[in-house]
Amino acid sequence: MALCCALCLLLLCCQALALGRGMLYPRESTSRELKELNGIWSFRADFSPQRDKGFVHQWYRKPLRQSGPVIDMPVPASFNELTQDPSLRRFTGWVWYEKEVLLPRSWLLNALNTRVVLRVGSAHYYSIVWVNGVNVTEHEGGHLPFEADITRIVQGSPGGLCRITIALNNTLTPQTLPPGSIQFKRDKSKYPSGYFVQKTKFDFFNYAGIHRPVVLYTTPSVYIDDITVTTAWAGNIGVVRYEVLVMGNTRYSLSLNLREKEGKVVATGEGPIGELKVVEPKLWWPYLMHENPGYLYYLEVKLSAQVGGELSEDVYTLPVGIRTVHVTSRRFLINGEPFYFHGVNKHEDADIRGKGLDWALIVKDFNLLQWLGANSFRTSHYPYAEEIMDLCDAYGIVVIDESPGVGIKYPENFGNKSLAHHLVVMEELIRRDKNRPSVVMWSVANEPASELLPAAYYFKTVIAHTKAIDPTRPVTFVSNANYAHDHGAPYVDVICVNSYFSWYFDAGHLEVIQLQLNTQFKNWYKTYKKPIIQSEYGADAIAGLHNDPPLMFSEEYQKAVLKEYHSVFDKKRKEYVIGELIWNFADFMTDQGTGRVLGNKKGIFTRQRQPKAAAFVLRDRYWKIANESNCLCPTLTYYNLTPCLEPTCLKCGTTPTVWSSTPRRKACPSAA
Ligand code: BDP
Repeated sequence: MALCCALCLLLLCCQALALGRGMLYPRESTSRELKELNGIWSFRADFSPQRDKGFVHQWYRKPLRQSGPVIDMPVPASFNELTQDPSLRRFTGWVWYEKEVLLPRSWLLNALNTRVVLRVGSAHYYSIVWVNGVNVTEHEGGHLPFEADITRIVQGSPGGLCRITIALNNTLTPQTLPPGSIQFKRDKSKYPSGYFVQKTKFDFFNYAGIHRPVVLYTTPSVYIDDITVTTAWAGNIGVVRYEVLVMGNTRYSLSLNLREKEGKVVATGEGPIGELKVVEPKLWWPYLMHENPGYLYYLEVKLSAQVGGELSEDVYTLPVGIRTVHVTSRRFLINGEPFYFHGVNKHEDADIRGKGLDWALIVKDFNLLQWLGANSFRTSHYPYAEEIMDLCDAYGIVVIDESPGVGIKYPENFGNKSLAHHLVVMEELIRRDKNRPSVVMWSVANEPASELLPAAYYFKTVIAHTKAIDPTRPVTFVSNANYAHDHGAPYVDVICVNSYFSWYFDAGHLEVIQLQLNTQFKNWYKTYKKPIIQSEYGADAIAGLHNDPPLMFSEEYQKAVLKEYHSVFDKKRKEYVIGELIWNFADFMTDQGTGRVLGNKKGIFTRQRQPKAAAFVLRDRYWKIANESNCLCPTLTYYNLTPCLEPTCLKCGTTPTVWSSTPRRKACPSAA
């Protein structure tokens, strides 16, 4: 059976729709150098009525400080909350960033064989980029990387000066992803002339700026542009199937080494397409499913070519996890074993920096996830930074990787232009994350108006396209539509449902949760016979607000909602419910409104990452679920897997030393 699945996988991956170009994460190697451009940039928001002054006066032509006043702006960060100026906080339109750097002589002299690339991890939402006044690229979309080959521009520049100008527009329209609209308020008795506001139908603040690292990196002129890896295993053989895309020349040779963590070569290959076999592979397992989760091999790809009569080499090393993913009508299988998602939904969001990448915050969040016993999260509601995804791969945190398809609520969001852009976004997302073992499913959208008729063609097309590019992973979108009228659900592999019983509906009535949740699950399952994830549930709680018996917005109420949901999950997870993801990991900023108190307070942690009472409820639960599913005792006594402690059997108190034949479990010594 396993062998058969493995072969299916290999066959399937051969049929994947080729994407043409790559977007490898920039890594240093013996052939590649990297220069980070993080830090202070010059910045100006264009407050002119049409927001077009920068283009009319061509601000990109000379240093930004010469065309008017500039302020210091950190990169990466959102620009919104760094000054005391409320009009910058809510600014909609073009803002201008600029950085001047001097490039090392070695990048400039070896003109024939050094390629210089400028790469932006993400900038929200639409970017136009100039280097030394020359337009080098444009990019639509706020959550995915883009890059430009700037070799010719910098190699011709005196003294190696490289002036990077990025004009960024955060305006969201019915055709952007996420969509939004600009409302002009023309009533002169109420609003000043030209007054407009940005409207959105999603529940998080539309932070903008250069949110992720900007780097310059080099490659030789003949270079490794992309690597695609798919994996399988059968018996004691692991298979890593690879495809390497080379640019710059058609004549080259490629050699590959697959190394273990310690550096030992376990398989070798040649040429652009092939298969590496690993004997006794160390599989990639999720956190809490194995004593050594997130095991990564390293695929070292070496390219050799003749450039100008000399040998040129390019080396790129890709982390690889060997694992499989399958979905049955009731289960989600990782490496053939049932996987239950006990995790969270997150946001990229924090005080001051907004959505800007922050290493301290990232590490704190992963520590909290591990403390919580969470094995997974959904990247609600847009792709997260590659730096975060790297840690998911390394720690074994399973990811449902979501596109920025949030707030698709109106018929005009389903038109051809929106659809075409959504397909491009899925291509960019898969191009970026396809090799990540942590990514087990794509989510193409969150809570679209899938009850509208055009949703049928729209989601059929987006999902089919996603599957065509990546036939190895299941695809879903997250629904809050009525099961009987959801036109997108027929195309998903896993049903993901959000519900807020006793919050947005029957507010305050905890007593209806169990009945309503049972009904929800029964209806979806009877209609689709597909496994179900409760992809959101929760309640707002203002940290420190107490009321018993529980009342809405108190910590007690949030706890009580969770407990009601959990009692139903516990019954249904024996059947077809395959996961529960709390909304939300932490409090986060939203637009202002009467239902939001300095943002959304459904976090189980505050925005500053302090636990509310609900965090302890979830922690007990997640560790218990992990313990139970790791248990092999006949009596269902389970191992105490508390963090940082050696697992011990709660029944006999001993520390097991052998893993059972099923790789993820330890055999209970007292079971013998
Ligand atoms: C859900 C949305 C999520 C919101 C949440 C809420 O998917 O983005 O933040 O509701 O209202 O419907 O808290």
